[in-house]
Amino acid sequence: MKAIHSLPAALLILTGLVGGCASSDATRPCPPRTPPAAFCVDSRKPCNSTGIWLRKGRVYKVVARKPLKLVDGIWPWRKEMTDLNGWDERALAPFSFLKRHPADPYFALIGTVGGKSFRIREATPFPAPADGELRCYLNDSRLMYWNNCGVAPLCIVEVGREAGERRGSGEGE
Ligand SMILES: [Ca+2]
Repeated sequence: MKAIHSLPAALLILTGLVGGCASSDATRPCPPRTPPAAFCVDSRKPCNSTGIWLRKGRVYKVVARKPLKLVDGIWPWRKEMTDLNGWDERALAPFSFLKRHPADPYFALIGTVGGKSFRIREATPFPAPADGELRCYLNDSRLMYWNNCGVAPLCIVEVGREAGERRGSGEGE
């Protein structure tokens, strides 16, 4: 009987561990914002909703609003970062498969729009791969967000459009 009662809790925990950044937009209480807009990425959260809507084909850029101070791990394996370039070590290469994005460094900024994930480099233009809310997280192993520290205050601006998106977008210039 006890096992039955603990099943929902176990399912909730499991959902939190394996769930991605694709929660339903229908439950969002606030109206969507559009760039330019400020947002924060909490290094301890495996998914940060921003409430900022991006449009496919538009090109955006993310910049830090303040000097960053992010920390991964605890002493003596503590890594401090002041940018979104993340960190990596050759000795940990065999464990890269544990990262949510194995090819990217730990603490690289990852964005998700419309279920499509991609790396966001600071001050580097990127096209939105889909229409939808921008959700972000720092790359890490799913079970290792507990030892992260710091919040990245960021801002996103629209810097242009992809070729072919200029016409027929439904909006006048
Ligand atoms: Ca970590």
